[in-house]
Amino acid sequence: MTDGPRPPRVVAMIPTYNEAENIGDLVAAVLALALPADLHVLVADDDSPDGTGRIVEAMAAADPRVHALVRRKRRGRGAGGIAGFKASLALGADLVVEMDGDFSHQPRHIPELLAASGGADLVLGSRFVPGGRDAERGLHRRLITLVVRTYIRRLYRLPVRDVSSGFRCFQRRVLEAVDLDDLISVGQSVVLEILYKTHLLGFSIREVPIEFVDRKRGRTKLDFLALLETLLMAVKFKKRYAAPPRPGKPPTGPGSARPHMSLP
Ligand SMILES: Nc1nc2c(ncn2[C@@H]2O[C@H](COP(=O)(O)OP(=O)(O)OP(=O)(O)O)[C@@H](O)[C@H]2O)c(=O)[nH]1
Ligand SMILES: [Mg+2]
Repeated sequence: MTDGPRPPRVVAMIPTYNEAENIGDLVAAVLALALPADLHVLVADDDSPDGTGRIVEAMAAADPRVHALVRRKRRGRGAGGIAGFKASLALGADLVVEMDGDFSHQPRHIPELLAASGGADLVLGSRFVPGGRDAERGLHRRLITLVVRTYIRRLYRLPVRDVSSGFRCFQRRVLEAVDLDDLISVGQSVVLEILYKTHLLGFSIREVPIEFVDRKRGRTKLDFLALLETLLMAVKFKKRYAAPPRPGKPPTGPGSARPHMSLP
């Protein structure tokens, strides 16, 4: 008997803060997917006071496909997500699916992201391509998304419709190339920072339609300050990553290996 080709290792990476009401069901729903893959789930929790981390640790003790990364350092969607990506690579992921821990990103779309990842380096779950939907969101949230989306697409000249989608599937090579140690986001802006670096590196990006639904349970961590921070960070990224190198001045020092200088 000969062994067939090894199925790709897929790690669903979920950053969490106070998602105790959602995380158990979500991890179970992801693992219940019938996929031709070696599927794992990694939850990057910031020592949530509601015990999210403990729930995942208990699941991890019972199932080797579940991994709990509980950070006790400075809290942040950015720092948590970056640590989660690093841990996913250390687990040997061929593909990493990043998703929120509140059911806004529905596990049923994961097979569609994976199917499209054969033809793209990064696949985004998109609300704004034909077939996509932004369901049940309050008017002011829709307005915020529209403003951010229009602003960022123009600022970065991104050929992407859903720039702030945090439901996406990375080929391993993309996460290796973006240099996870050279990201400056602490908060939600990490979603944009990684997308922008991926684009500047010349990787292919494809969008597939998803239905985005309101969080199932629990409270939002997105407030006006977080939104303002994201917009300010967006301007910072443009300066940091897209500025052409000055003539006769080879880049040196930390953060000098900028995307526009190397191609995949
Ligand atoms: N590790 C970590 N994860 C976080 C942090 N803040 C938010 N998250 C997670 O990041 C994901 C997105 O956060 P949400 O609060 O859902 O933000 P949102 O989707 O913009 O807002 P709503 O869905 O309307 O609540 C969720 O899985 C959160 O639990 C944090 O400080 N650290
Ligand atoms: Mg959410």
